[in-house]
Amino acid sequence: MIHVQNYINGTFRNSINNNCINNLNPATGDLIATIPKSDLNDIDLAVNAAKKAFPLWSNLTINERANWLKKIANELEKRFDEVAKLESKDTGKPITLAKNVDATRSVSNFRFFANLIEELENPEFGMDDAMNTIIRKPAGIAGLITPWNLPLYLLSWKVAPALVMGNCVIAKPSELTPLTANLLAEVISDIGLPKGVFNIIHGYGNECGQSLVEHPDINLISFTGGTQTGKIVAKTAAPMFKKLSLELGGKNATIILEDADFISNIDKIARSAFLNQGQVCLCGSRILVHESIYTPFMENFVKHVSSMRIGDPLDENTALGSLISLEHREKVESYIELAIEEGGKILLGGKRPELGEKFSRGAFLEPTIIEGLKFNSRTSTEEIFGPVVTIHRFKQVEDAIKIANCTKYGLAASIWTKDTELGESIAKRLDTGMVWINCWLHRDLRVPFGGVKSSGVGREGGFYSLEFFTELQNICTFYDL
Ligand code: TXE
Repeated sequence: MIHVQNYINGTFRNSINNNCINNLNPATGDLIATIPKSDLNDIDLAVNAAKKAFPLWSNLTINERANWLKKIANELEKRFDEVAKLESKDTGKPITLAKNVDATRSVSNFRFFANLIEELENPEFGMDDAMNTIIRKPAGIAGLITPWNLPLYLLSWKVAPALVMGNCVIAKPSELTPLTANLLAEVISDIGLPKGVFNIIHGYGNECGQSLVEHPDINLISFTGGTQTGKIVAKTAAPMFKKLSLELGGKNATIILEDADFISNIDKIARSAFLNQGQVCLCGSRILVHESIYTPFMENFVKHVSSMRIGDPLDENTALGSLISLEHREKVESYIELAIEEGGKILLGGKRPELGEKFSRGAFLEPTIIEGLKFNSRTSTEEIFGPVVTIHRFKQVEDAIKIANCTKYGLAASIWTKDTELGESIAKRLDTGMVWINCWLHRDLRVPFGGVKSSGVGREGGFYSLEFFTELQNICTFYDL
């Protein structure tokens, strides 16, 4: 049992009110930690610490700050196994996923941004009689709010560029998954990062998170989470003119064209639907299949998904673990019921698996494949964020594009075809921020990440992150006196 504390001004401490929130392992229902139930008073403390630290931190050279990031990466790497284990216990995700994705990426995020600054250029625009020099200033105190599906992966994705550009940080991890954020605070404490530069406040979103967004001295908010919460964050931050980045939900289409090599890619297509039990904003939760290959595709797909092993998240052979909570499972199950009401047919799954006494209180759900739904039904267009995919037939490419765009979300899509030229021309007509062709979640950290419509505002990744975490200032010097 871990007693997690806030990390403020280089010190671990309880919330001022001393209240706590229980943190459960969603696979077993066991109590694994308590976290502070922080409020505005704790945010105030952290803001004051960050404000004090800001002059010193922002005045370091960018290389000096990059060296701090490298130290964080090295120290995190030493605790790789611990990160993976904590992440698996806290989220219910399979340990192999926690190792290959969460623990690996958290380290590489810090290294990537530390190295990227080598390529930063300071643009200058000369005029006949003057020179414009553009400089990058840190935005100030950055509020970073992160969700439960990829806890340290997404936190490090924000912390690294924020710090390297000279901001001080107040992070608010999801109350459901606090453990690896706490480990990051330990790492940062161990390497002796100047106090106040990095702070973590734990607590509920509507109390602690809301106070962070509302705080007048927080200059920038980077938020990843649900679209509904994103609306509240935007409503609060916009009138205060805070810099804002919102990475929200998705209802991504996987488009299988007539000529797709779906047999050799079936594992990748299944992975795109069910990675992390479908709890990744990029998951392809609607599969659009050309009618000429519908039957063989479905035979292969159903066979492959039914062979995915569901069970103990800490077992290396497990492909699917538990959902994040019993409440979230109920939400996902309500969509399965809705699908039946809407005329859908459950081809696979839809039930809670029998996994024995140890996991009887866990939030497990079988991977679920549904066909026969209208492409514009609620089940087919709303974000479920669980191990549920809907399958839709199409005849013409035009129909596939129409179905893919028929949702309020616009995050990502994947297209599977041997004709990559056709794939690219379809990609350009999809209303999404990202499209993968013959792959999925193939990430180059330099490229812009983010969505359109209700999937968010702004882009992070590579230089786009560095830009987001800075204010550009143009200095125009007139020569001709
Ligand atoms: O997210 P929330 P939840 C989607 C998915 C899921 C739904 C809800 O559909 O079912 O969102 O998940 C903090 N001011 N995604 O409830 O509530 C909160 O404490 C400031 C997609 O976990 O949006 C947490 O730290 N902060 C997503 C963070 O916001 C607030 C991944 C996200 O929580 C707040 C996760 C407030 N008023 C869920 N209220 C993705 N895009 O990857 C809450 N928070």
